[in-house]
Amino acid sequence: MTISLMNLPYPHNALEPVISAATLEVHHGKHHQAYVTKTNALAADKGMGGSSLETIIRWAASNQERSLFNQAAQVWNHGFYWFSLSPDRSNPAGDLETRINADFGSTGQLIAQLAEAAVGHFASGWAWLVLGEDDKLAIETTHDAGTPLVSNRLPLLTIDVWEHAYYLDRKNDRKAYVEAVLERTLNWDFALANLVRKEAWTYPA
Ligand code: MN3
Repeated sequence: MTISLMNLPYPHNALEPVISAATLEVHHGKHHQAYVTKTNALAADKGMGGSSLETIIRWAASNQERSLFNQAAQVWNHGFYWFSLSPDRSNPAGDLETRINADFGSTGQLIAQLAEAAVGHFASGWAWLVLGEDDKLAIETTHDAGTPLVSNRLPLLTIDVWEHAYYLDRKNDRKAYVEAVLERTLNWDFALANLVRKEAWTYPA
C-alpha cells in the first residue's frame, strides 16, 4: 500500500474568489502531489512502505527521520487543510460553539486571534485551532511541516500560510488571503466533527 493523492472535497473553482482554481490546481495537483510522491519513495527506503500515513509521521518524528517527517507531515497537513475549507458557509455549532464562547469570548474574537497568528507567523508554516491538553481551545502556529498530529493537542482546523497557498492570487499579501479565508471559507462543521471524534482526523487511504 502506498499513500495516494486524495481528491479535493470540492471542484477546483469552488472556493473562488477567495482561492482561485489556478491556485488549487497547482497547490493540490503539484505541491500536494509532490509531497505524496516523495513520502512514498522515502518511506519505502526506510521499510515503512506499507504503513498508514499517520504511522509513518509518528515513526519519523520519534526516530528523527527529518526528511521523511517533512514530506509525510505535509501530505497530512494538506489533506487536513482541504477539509478545513469549504464553499458552503458554516458557523460554529454545538459543543464547539459553547467552547469558543467559554475560551475566546466569541467567534469574532477567535477569528481575530487566528488572523493575527496566521498573518504574524514568520515564514512558512501553518496556523491551527486545536483542543489543548488542558481541554481548552487554543491557537498555535507550526513552522514548515510541523503538525499537532505529533503533539497531545487535537487539531480542529488549519490554514496553510506557505506562500504557495496564496502567491498566485495575492502575491505577497498574506493578510488579504487569511482574512478572506477566515471570513468566507472556514469549515466549522469539520472542526466540530474533529472535536466530537476526540481523535485526530485520518488521511484518506
Ligand atoms: Mn501548501
